[in-house]
Amino acid sequence: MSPVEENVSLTDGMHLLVKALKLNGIDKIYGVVGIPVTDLAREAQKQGIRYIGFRHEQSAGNAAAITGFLTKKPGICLTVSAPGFLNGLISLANATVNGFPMIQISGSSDRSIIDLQQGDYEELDQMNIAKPFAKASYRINKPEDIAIGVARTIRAAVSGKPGGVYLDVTANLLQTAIDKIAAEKTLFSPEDPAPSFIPSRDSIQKALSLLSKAKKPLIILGKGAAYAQTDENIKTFIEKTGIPFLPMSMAKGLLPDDHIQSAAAARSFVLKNADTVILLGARLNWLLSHGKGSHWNPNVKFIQLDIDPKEIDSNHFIAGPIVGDIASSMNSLLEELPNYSFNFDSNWNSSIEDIKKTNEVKMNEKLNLSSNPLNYYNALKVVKEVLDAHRDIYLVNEGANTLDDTRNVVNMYYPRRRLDCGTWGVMGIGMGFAIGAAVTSGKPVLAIEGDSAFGFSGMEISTICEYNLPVTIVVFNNGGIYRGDGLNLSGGSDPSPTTLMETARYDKLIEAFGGVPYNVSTGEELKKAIVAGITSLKPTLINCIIDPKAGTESGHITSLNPKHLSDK
Ligand code: ADP
Ligand code: TPW
Ligand code: MG
Repeated sequence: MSPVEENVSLTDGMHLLVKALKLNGIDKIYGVVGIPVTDLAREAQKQGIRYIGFRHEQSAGNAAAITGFLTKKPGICLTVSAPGFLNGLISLANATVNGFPMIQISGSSDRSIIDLQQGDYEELDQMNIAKPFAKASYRINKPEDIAIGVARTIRAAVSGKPGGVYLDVTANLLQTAIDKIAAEKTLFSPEDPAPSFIPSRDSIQKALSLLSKAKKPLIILGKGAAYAQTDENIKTFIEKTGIPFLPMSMAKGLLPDDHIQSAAAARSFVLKNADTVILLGARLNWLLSHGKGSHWNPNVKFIQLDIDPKEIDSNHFIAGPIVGDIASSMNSLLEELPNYSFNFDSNWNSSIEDIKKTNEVKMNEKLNLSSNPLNYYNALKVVKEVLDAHRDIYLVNEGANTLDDTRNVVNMYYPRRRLDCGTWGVMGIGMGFAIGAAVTSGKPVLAIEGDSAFGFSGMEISTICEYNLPVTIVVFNNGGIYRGDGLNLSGGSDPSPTTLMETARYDKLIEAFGGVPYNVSTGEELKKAIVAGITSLKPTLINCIIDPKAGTESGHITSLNPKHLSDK
């Protein structure tokens, strides 16, 4: 019997922690239970917080991270000590790298034993280990500190540039009794946990005067812009100025991909030729070749909107930094806009339009070339058609060719609908993101997965079926990492490093949990199965047979593979 049940005037750390989370607006927790957090999850459920139990902490963490991205509130992942903590830590690191607000709460063992390394059950110095992977890392040792500890954790996750925060809760904290009335009086929810960061007027004016000198301007939309949820202002700014825009992967749909000003189909051309580029919540990292090299106009000037001043000049001189939150920065830009006039090259937009048309013709040729077995393009033609007809769906996407080709072929029409491998290009986000998106939005989710990518989180189809989530998974089964026709250079009988079983029937897996299986090898079959999945709202897994010879090494980033002497 817990102290609470024994004595109504007492509460304990476990009950108080749940109360604090609830008071802070936390309405769901993703996790895997065990000592010392099982009762914590039970109590959360009892107090009306939805608890979604996973098969692996990494997926629970990914669900939490994507919940954070979609809602601007921290998603919560609950794990046990040492191994559970470490399993979750990968997703916490990924959330931090991508700027998603997420909190990992892990139970931990006895401090005095851990500190003397005397070998406690699941002993690990978790708080310190989390530090380099998290935006912040805290531990609560006393129930009196729960209110402050939770408030700090939440504020750290959502304020400024969002990220992953680790919160260590010791087994001792969870069981320590405390006077109930006094303890509940300590609880509070933080005032304005994600305050606006208003940019300086100077920075706005400087940026607009730079823009007024531009001849060939371009706006690059990043996932920071998508996160900011200031969609209307971004659209107004883009449409009022008439500047072409290029969405980064998870910013697709911020403005519809078929918008006349989208330069996505002329990407190389606009990067190479733009003389002034506005980075709107996008970093000049590897995904943009660091703003340097043959992909870029050597004389390009950058205007960068970011909440994190450290991102300015990170890779390239930024002539027009605007440090602030994007909602405030867009407001200020729109206010000042009427005071500036622009003189863009009259044929900049029309030359982009010409390139787009040429590239679209080439793309349509690829999409319409039928092949047997299917290749990525004719399979994705079908996915595109379905999503053109069902625009409000969430699309989760991971793999190499499966990722890159889907991004290029499938249009998005609404903000924050495309959820993918992000900054790290990490495999394993698939099922966690799909579950997080389905739980958060209540809408159907379509996950387009490479066969390798799916393997990293595939066991979560159990979770999808158990919670009866409207998730349809398509496994693009080409029998391998990148391609299914790799060779074992020894000539031996082991498969090559890139080979996976092309005969694998991924659809059979979901049968074990009562989901709906499909095995398809033609476009028509694929279309029927996807439509059935997303309209029935039943957990569905489609094994889509793709030519093992389709695809390229590393998808569209082949050139990042180290070049060895034999290749030179
Ligand atoms: P992408 O991969 O889409 O290019 P990145 O993750 O590299 O996007 O960059 C997103 C940037 O957006 C980060 O530098 C982050 O600091 C910034 N950011 C996130 N949220 C906001 C916000 N609300 N306001 C301003 N900047 C933001
Ligand atoms: C956590 C390396 C990048 S892409 C990929 C791997 C293993 C799988 C590509 O094969 P898939 O897609 O999914 O079948 P396709 O269409 O090209 O055949 N471990 C982690 N993250 C990454 N990025 C890797 C390994 C990798
Ligand atoms: Mg594959």
